[in-house]
Amino acid sequence: MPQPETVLLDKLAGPADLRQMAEKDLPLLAEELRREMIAIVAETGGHLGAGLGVVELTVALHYVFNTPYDRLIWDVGHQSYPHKILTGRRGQMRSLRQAGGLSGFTKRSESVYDPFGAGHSSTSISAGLGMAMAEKLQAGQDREEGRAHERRNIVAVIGDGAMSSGMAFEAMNNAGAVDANLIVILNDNDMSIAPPTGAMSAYLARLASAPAYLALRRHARALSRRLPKFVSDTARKTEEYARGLLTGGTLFEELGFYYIGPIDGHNLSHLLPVLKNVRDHSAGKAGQMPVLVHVVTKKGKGYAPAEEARDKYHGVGRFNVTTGEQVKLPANAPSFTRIFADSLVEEARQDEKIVAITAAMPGGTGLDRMAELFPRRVFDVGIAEGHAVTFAAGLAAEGFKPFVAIYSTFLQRGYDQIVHDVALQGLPVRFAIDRAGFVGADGATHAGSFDTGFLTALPGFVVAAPADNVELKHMVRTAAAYDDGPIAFRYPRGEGEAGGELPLRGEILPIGKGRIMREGSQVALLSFGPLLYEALGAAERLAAEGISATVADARFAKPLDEELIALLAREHEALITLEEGAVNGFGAQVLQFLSAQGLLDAAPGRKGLKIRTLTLPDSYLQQGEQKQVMAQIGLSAAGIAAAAAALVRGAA
Ligand SMILES: Cc1ncc(C[n+]2csc(CCOP(=O)(O)OP(=O)(O)O)c2C)c(N)n1
Repeated sequence: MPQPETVLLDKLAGPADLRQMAEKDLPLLAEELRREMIAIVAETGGHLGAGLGVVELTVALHYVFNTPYDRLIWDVGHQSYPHKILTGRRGQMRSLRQAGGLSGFTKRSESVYDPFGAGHSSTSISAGLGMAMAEKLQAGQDREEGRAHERRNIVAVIGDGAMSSGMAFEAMNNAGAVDANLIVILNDNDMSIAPPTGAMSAYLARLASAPAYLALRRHARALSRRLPKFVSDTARKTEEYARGLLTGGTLFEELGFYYIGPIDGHNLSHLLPVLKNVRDHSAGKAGQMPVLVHVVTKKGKGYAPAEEARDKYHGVGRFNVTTGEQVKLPANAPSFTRIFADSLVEEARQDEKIVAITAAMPGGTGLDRMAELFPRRVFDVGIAEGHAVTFAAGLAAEGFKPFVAIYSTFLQRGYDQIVHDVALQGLPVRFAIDRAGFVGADGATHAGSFDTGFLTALPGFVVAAPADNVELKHMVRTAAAYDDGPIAFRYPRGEGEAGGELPLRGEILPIGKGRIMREGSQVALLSFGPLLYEALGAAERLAAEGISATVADARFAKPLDEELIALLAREHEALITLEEGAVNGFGAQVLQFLSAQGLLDAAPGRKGLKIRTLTLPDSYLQQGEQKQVMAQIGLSAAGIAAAAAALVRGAA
């Protein structure tokens, strides 16, 4: 692939060099940066559309603000590739999202230019406000002690999708009521991953609409007299954009922000004067207001295949730069997501009470399939996982059968709602937990490690995991039929084993009952989830070494199949539990049960049980190729066999 010409970019070691450049050269630099980013992501895959949309904004921010002393926070961080290229990481960009390489998000340990790590959305205003408050406290303390203090700006860049989340509103509500120097840049591209939903998106579209903006231009002169002094004295551009004062106040102004916008985010001659003005106005003065600059951009800007794609190339595999065609890895089997989506559609056909909820991820969770057939029964609530859970609880309270489909990592946002609104009231909300386990290239922020632990902690919750596709089908049917309280089933990213011929509909499984897959005598391998197949592979290996292994599929982490577990404990000298989750999950539940029953104890005529719990390690797993990492941490047939052999032989 020919590399793009990057004459200006090649001269930059970092933002300090950028700030030496003439303003007139910045549009060309932005163009080089855009080409460079496209060439890189074509080789690595990753997030493309969001980064392309902020190329000019990235150049402008680093040009105007004194990064890294001034703090620049990117919400989610998936749009930070141009920022990474400009901040000394250009040479490592081709290691993006790979083991040992650059993260696909911002990360404090990666660069001083990343003052706050991200991955989950809508944290930037809260973190920025914390930093602005720290700056204010520090300035005050320095003043009192007679120390010199260099004023620091805090800038948070947040997308219109992320802005619609509750956390962003909580932060704005707080920021508008305190006296702090915070600059929020709203990057409004009228897209989330999917087209944005909700009133906020409609509101921003109205704000950005042309007629009001043009009216403002006509009134700009008259208006300037009514603007705060810093605006009327300095950049006329800013004054033109501060139109909320004319139109009677935007939502942001009602929340206590000084609103400026909307500005064309691809036009540096518009961006630069406004940002300079905001910078020079800001800081430490009494009566400081947080500022919100509303920037309008195009997701995928400057790359035709991205601009034209429905998802604006939010996330892509490797692709051909000329054609935009993505390299599709051949799929051996349908993914768990697809099996879930199809199974839910079948259940929804049978029962009109079944409804489904996604938090801004209709494609990722597969709910778009049900939405095609039953559009009124699928709800995209926006990036609002906590709300999604309580909304589902409301539906359940009225006799509907809600399936909440959320990735494990994002469900963490809804934990109090799960505890207080669902579990405590025993409401039958069904949780389809996708990406439960190690996720690969997205790394630690997206790992689905904790759901088994945090759900099995809750009295009355049913927590299940399918070993394969057929089992997932059974679990969707089981969840649809289960009305006695909350139920969750978790499945990892990617494709599973078939598990036999896929029926059109699954069967209703008995709650809290597992199954024995292979009978042996020395060691029992008790698996929760798709690791069952690694356990079966391990049993083969053990047999070759003369060790006889039983393999069982627990199906449920709560309630446990106590009969099955007691049997395994009594009839084997060693027991190993297996799960793709953190240390306090399924294995912990089994240990708790065995200890409570005295089944670990030695007794006359019986040795104590040798037991090990194989889980994800008690550390934040970094990005890497899924299969490789699983093998490295011992969750493979070979690793399990080695652990079992060592246990039986007394070496572990
Ligand atoms: C808490 C949480 N839920 C869901 C996601 C998945 N996610 C990543 S980016 C994104 C859309 C963000 O839209 P927006 O803020 O408008 O940024 P854009 O990609 O359009 O630049 C979503 C839903 C997430 N990162 N965090």
